[in-house]
Amino acid sequence: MDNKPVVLVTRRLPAAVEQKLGERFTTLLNPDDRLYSTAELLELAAQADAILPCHTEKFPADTIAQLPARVKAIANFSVGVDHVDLDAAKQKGIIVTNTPDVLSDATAEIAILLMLGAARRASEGERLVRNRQWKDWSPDFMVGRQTTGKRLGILGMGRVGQVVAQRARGFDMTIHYHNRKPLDPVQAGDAVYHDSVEALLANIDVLSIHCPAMESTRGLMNRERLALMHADSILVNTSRGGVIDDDALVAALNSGAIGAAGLDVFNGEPDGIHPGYRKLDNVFLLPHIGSATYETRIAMGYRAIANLVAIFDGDEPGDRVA
Ligand code: 8YV
Repeated sequence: MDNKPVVLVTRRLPAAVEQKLGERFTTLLNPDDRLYSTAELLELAAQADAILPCHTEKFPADTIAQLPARVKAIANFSVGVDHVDLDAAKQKGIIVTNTPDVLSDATAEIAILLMLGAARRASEGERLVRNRQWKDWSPDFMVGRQTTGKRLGILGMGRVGQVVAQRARGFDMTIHYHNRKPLDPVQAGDAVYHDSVEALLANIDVLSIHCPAMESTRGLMNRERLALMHADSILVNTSRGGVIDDDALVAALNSGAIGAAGLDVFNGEPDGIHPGYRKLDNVFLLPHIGSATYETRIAMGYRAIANLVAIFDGDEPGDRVA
């Protein structure tokens, strides 16, 4: 038995990533890609010096408390870290890292896809063709909303939000944003800062959500805030389902208070998503694939490995969040 640190990899990762990880660490892999229960995770963690999980494995405080003392790090294969109780990890002295930057382009692509899909009724159209229900053409057939030249509001102007803004400029959209603080002028360019979510919502045609899921953003898009958007507006979410109050959004889409939505992330995903979404025609739904490109998944893996290498070399990892 060699004395390489042992890394528990909770899901099957791209082969190149698993191979690279294996060069430096002893790996406990999951070749069948089975979703582990918490009990299984804890049992496997007994043999591990670090865990490399996805957002599908949850680490609330009571799970972290039960992790064996030998687990030094949780090096996530994700930028979002809402599945890990960071305070509990910090208290136990477990280092937590994520994989920012490398998924910004892929996620921005999905945000633009959702915007266009929702605006141009892509789900409805695709279903018509696929189900042989496309019978005719007329000037008012499948007419949707145009996004060119409209106002895009970005809630959370971080790495992904900034790439979305850049792509949307290609559609001549004007960029508005809300962030805890304004970007510096060079980063902001022509983007207009609003100092509250409410001010942003009152001044846009499309909203794209990019803020992290945390206590302060839970249910952020509630009935009152959705009411600030106009009847032709479009809501896009590629961050986390938790920022949406689903009852409120389903009601707004049903009543026509807002025009359409494009969603890649959901409360209760995959099985327990709000049933209202499945019944609505004016939503374009994707199954949490923001970062799902070959290039990005490999880059995320390499980023997680770089964090682990730094940790086990005794250096500060580049992407430490706790
Ligand atoms: C990841 C994501 O693919 O990185 C994130 O936060 O939401 C996704 O794009 C997923 O979380 C993998 O763990």
